[in-house]
Amino acid sequence: MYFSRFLSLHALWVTVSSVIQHYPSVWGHYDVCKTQIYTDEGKIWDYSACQPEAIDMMKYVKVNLDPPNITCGNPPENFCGMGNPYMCNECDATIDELAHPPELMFDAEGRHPYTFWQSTTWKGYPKPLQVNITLYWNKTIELTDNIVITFESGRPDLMILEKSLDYGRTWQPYQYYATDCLDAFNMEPKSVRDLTQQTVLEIICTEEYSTGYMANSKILHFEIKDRFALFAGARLHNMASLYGQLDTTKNLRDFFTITDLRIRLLRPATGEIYVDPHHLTRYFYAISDIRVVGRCKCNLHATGCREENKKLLCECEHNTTGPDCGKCKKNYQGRPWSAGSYLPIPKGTANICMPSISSIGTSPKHDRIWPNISSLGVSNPNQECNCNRFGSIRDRCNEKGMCECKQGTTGPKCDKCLRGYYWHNQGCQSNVCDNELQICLNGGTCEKNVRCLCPPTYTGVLCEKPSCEGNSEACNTGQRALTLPCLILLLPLIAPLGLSGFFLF
Ligand SMILES: *[C@@H]1O[C@H](CO)[C@@H](O)[C@H](O)[C@H]1NC(C)=O
Ligand SMILES: *[C@@H]1O[C@H](CO)[C@@H](O)[C@H](O)[C@H]1NC(C)=O
Ligand SMILES: *[C@@H]1O[C@H](CO)[C@@H](O)[C@H](O)[C@H]1NC(C)=O
Ligand SMILES: *[C@@H]1O[C@H](CO)[C@@H](O)[C@H](O)[C@H]1NC(C)=O
Ligand SMILES: *[C@@H]1O[C@H](CO)[C@@H](O)[C@H](O)[C@H]1NC(C)=O
Ligand SMILES: [Ca+2]
Repeated sequence: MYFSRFLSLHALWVTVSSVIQHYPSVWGHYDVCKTQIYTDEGKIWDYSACQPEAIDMMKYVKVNLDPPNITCGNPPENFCGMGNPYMCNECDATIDELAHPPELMFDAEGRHPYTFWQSTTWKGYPKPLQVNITLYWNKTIELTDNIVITFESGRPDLMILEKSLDYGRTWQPYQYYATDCLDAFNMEPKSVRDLTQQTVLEIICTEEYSTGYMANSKILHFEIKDRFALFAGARLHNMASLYGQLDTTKNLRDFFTITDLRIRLLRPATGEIYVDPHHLTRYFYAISDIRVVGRCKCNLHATGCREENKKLLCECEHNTTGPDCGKCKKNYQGRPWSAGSYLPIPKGTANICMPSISSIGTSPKHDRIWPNISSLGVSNPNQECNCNRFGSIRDRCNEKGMCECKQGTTGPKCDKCLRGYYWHNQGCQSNVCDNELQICLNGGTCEKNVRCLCPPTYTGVLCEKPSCEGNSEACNTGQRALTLPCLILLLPLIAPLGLSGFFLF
């Protein structure tokens, strides 16, 4: 066991050191999709997993308010300060200086910081004053930093942040906000600091941001970074660990992925237990800023994401296509499409699309996982039928003029491998691992279908076993439980990664 762990670490280290030689500048950033390298065979392309940088997503957002006529100023009305009900102002949609349209939630850069959207006041009390603010991009986005909402009128007494992953067709809650979680949502109040790696996907109700007018802060967070920190460490110094988790845990990846956000404002700040029905002009919503930072989800097949006809699109590489690079280009469907992988660190695996059988000859080399068509070079035709010498049972065709293939082999000439097999020297052998059926677990990466490169804390053919057997204490503390030999081996690996990870966000 120690021996095999050493082997996989050693392999990892060899990979990493060879990468350092070629790519001193791309450490763990995933900011390059391909590089030209020199080998014995001459200049060739080497492909890596790549992703766009994180940007201010509010530049590309579209917003929808429900009910549509909820913005103040039509007709004009007065609103008053909560602390001092006699300090009043006017909202008038027809006068620029007195209007509070939704755009003022997104005008952050270079404009007055306190421009804000404002709702009508709570004239209809006790009928609830509720607003849905839907933010949508028509593009899948991966959040990389906290969502931050700034309220100018005191933070709402009740609010739900929701997300959609399917362009607004279905919605899931992201977080509940209330002055009293038990009373409002029948949920125990929690803070993001109560979450662990095991409970990171839990949807919580927090009372931290709903103390309304009485608290000094106007800001409400949805904490992305605190959740990242559960995997990457308090200062996000070990992004490699986070990326490893994201790679292998779809639920975790999906948790941070959105197409839409919805802010459901359910009850404005009241600042006290009872609403004063004589001063309803004190109760309304006002938001001066919303911050959403993230990157276009391009399945690790693009570094560019551009706006075209008011729509964000990944600039797909690796012969992928689609808004999220979610499929292979025409004539590049030689193997099933697959997202790129963050592993092995620091360059990941590109999982490029391969030319379809008919267009072979331009097959790019040096992607780490070989497709079943890689067998074609080995083809050793006989005179009559060109049956592959290694892949077919006999040299010659049978009576029907067909080659008869060995187990795991397919194609008219028996020179291709069935799903789950790879070509090795003299025919098709069963995959030890792949990206479809025999997936390496716990952040492991499949190397050339013959073995999983496991992260240091896991071992086994598919990295299915924690590598801390016989040391249950070490098992319990998870990632921190590296044994001394592991640490020594890993130190040169993790340290520089930590630095680059730190600059990533
Ligand atoms: C908004 O429109 C609805 C009907 O469309 C109406 O019932 C409601 O009174 C309007 N609200 C305001 C503040 O104008
Ligand atoms: C907001 O959205 C929720 C969920 O779809 C819906 O039930 C509610 O009626 C909406 N509220 C408003 C004020 O539009
Ligand atoms: C969203 O994007 C798709 C293409 O990905 C496009 O066909 C559709 O019209 C867009 N919808 C909106 C509302 O912009
Ligand atoms: C994609 O296909 C083009 C030809 O259409 C080729 O020049 C290019 O190298 C291919 N890229 C990858 C990543 O395979
Ligand atoms: C092998 O190639 C064929 C087409 O050439 C394709 O249909 C099949 O899915 C491929 N299998 C694997 C495991 O990539
Ligand atoms: Ca503003």
